[in-house]
Amino acid sequence: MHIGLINRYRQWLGLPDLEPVTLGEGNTPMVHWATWNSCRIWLKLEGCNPTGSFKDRGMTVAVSQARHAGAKAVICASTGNTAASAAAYAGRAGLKAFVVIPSGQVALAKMIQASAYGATILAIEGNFDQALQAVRTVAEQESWIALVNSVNPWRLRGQETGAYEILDDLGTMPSALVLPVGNAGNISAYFHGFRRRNEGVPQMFGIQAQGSDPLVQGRDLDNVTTIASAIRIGRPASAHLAKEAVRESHGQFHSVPDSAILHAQEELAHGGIFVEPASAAAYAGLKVLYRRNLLPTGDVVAILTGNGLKDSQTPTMWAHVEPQLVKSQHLIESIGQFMNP
Ligand code: AN7
Repeated sequence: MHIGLINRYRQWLGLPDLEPVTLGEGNTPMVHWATWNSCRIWLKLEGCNPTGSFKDRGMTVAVSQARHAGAKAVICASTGNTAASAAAYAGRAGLKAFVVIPSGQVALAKMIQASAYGATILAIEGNFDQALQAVRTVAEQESWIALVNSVNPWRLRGQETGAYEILDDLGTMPSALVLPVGNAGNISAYFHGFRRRNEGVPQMFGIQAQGSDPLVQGRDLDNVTTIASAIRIGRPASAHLAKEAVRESHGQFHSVPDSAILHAQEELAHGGIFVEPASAAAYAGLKVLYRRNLLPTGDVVAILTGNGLKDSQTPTMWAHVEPQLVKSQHLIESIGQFMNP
């Protein structure tokens, strides 16, 4: 049953006594994908959350807290998924939502989602980092507007539930966690989630896209490119926390090129798992780590953060999306040709 994350994990969240704003988030599938030598590879399908991404874990907590504290509206900067999630939870809570996006850089389905939920979308000329700077300034000046980006500590508290759920799914601590990194909130939240449970931490591997990999390069970037628009971020707000997570868990940051991201997306999809490019980056990174012998043995979990339908344009780069035209009376012959090409 989907009781929502606040009801499920309230004892770990440190929340005041509030009424949860929930859409039944969490409780996502943990799929045993493969066994590579002595690594059991698990995929956590965060795209199965109510708005199609992991952001719902943090948003249920941040929006519940914002409403409890008397906010009238929420605001965020976003590459798309935070926007969709904030819009949905604000709608559920009866609050207004304002989402600020880098103009022309967000996947269409994410904007459609946010506006369908009733949010006001504002686009700025500039990148995600400038949008985040702008909304931080607004939220500092207007106390009735709650900032629900991951710089809001309640967002990260909520995203810690990803770690709790993995412990529940596996019944044991995984040896490694591999996840895509953009603004660096999620990797930090998982690390703190595992630590809070006092059962040790997995090795944390943060995967970035080449062209948008400030944590691999060790410096902020002003011009960022990658096909994975969700993680097209050059100045990660939680960089310090992410570096701490990787250092203290003896993990690493890695970056993968767009070509590897597309290939990983295709490989997952052909195995029945359709994810957006940012999430495919995690799988591409997982394969590199394995090939270079960097993965520990045991349970290795990759967090597939967003649903493939979020960015349905990208697969046209590798899939035949045009249907094959056939005559209805010749259907059986046509099928025969595809079975034995
Ligand atoms: C699918 O929605 O930053 O490192 O504004 O959508 O915690 O930022 C999204 C990020 C990975 C990176 N996968 O997580 C936003 C936004 C997907 C994402 C990330 C994002 P963080």
